[in-house]
Amino acid sequence: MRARLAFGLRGQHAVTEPSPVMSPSDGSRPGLMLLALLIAGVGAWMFTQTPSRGGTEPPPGAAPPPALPGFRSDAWLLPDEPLLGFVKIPEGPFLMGGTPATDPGAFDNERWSSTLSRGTVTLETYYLSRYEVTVAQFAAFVVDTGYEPAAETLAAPGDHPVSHVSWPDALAYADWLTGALAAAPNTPEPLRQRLAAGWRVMLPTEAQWEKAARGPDDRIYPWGDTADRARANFQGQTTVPVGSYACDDCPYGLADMGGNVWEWTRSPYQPYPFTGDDDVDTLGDDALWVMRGGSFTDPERNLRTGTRGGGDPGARRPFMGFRVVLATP
Ligand SMILES: [Ca+2]
Repeated sequence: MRARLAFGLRGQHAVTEPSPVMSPSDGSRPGLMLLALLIAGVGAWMFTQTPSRGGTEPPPGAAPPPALPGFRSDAWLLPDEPLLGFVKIPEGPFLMGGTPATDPGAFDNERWSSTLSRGTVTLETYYLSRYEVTVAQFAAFVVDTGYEPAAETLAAPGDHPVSHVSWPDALAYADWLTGALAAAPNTPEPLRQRLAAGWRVMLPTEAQWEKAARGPDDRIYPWGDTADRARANFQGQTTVPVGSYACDDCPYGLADMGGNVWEWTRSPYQPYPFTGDDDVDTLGDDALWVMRGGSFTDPERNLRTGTRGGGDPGARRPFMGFRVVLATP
């Protein structure tokens, strides 16, 4: 299976993607091929390349992850906060998408429709994780289940965002965390109540992601309307510990919504208008899946709250990770 990635900004990843993720197993293809393809008329570019290894080797970490300051060893290394890092995003509408008329950095695939530059989306209350899922948290899942990640998945320090995770890897973590939180005696009561009511830990939809990043005051970047190297990890060389950049004034106090790693969503990559009807959490077809927020390798434009990237579900890359949502399915 070939892995494809699509980004709003042409060509950036073709030159910045580190070489270690090139597949050593398929000598019939060059490590990276650039293809110019239109995706459903939105004008994005796609890249094809062979995937990294597919999880056939034993997990590299058999021992429980070590304790980390600020994270709970008795709760799968989740943040030491009253709700274990789940942050409430209140119900209500927000304006999604855009065009250069509303945001000079907007890409073609952010336009809402032929007649509308933006669309109003109303969401029920949900809880989004304050931080990207960390290496230590993913290691806790691997230890608990015997899940086999890629060789590189747990290589970074425990407080960095987990990367080299495919879309199914992310879904497996979320499903596991749903059951783990529901079963554990020390799960905070507000989380327990919602899990008992059928809520689940999932990947966010791209609408849930964008509302949380834009905030009530419709920001172009999570911290405001201009790029700021002091506020996010981008145009750099590697991931950094989650929450390294001060963003207390970012919407809802979420960290790293811009930069560090791109974040998988459960929305298929397709033209707007957005509809939650197409969001799934099973691998049923050959769709690309939306990822958001840009990464440590990206230019500032890709860190915008409206930027939409697309990834093949099998793609594992050093700049791709995820965060999770607690919401009604
Ligand atoms: Ca991020």
